[in-house]
Amino acid sequence: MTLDAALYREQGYVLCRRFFDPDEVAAIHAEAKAVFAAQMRRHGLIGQGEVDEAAFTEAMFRLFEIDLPAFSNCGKQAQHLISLHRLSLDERIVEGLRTLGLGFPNISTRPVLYFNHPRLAKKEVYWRLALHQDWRSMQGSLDSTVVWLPLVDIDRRLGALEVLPGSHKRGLVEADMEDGYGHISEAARAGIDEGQLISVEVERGDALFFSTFLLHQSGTNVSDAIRWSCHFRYNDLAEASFVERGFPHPYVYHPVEEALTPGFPPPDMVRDYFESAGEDRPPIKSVAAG
Ligand SMILES: O=C(O)CCC(=O)C(=O)O
Repeated sequence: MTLDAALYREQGYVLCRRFFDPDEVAAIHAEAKAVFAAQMRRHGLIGQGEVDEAAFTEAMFRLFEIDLPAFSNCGKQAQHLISLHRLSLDERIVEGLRTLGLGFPNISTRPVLYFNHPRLAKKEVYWRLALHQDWRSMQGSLDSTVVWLPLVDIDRRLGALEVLPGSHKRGLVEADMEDGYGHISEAARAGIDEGQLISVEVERGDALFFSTFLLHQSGTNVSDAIRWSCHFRYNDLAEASFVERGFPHPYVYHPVEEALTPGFPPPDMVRDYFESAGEDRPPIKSVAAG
């Protein structure tokens, strides 16, 4: 699939229908669900067998209510799926980035996987992002690019992403950093015609490439379903201003120092684990993508 680089430069984004086989993307969705399913089973929220999408979604809401720490750790584990990271490195994406002009594409930050619904968030920012530009937090190359992939079909009711065509050419718009991203300031908003925002309805397998200067925001999920998506961010190590600025990298990643499960593991448990030769270890069950 060849990306339309001229259209990308003009409108700041390009949508590629069926960029991936939907089944490839469904596999990531299924694995993300399997992470949550393991904790749902621990709490008896679902059984061992197949779970339909509606029952799974209901169990997501219940898990969020009864065990927020485990729910949020599932969310963190889902960010580290090998399948997710592998897709972010896929040659088709790298080739697409080169087509858009990135001479030396490089990862900006780890992939992210979203599972958005108002019932799965304590704060609005955890399920819906207001108008912003990703460059504000990334501070990478001028041609840095986001690849945004739906893990399910996403229409307007499910909160399709909204983009402002051509807004990348405004450059960096005034914003205040909060919760890790830059909220466009009231003053700057006055100069933006939000009536020009376009809802990008997508199907699983589609890929939206957009400039990190493009103004965009989450749509509003008014459905009962979860909006599953994943987002990859790339810089260009060959872009002159990035080289000149010494390749700034604003992300911090470090372990916490306190024990997260105090007293664990007791020594006998470790010995027994290694001496049991794996007989008692059930395989992780996967869950079909919705
Ligand atoms: O998927 C969304 O709704 C917004 C994602 C986004 O804008 C971001 O991660 O910067």
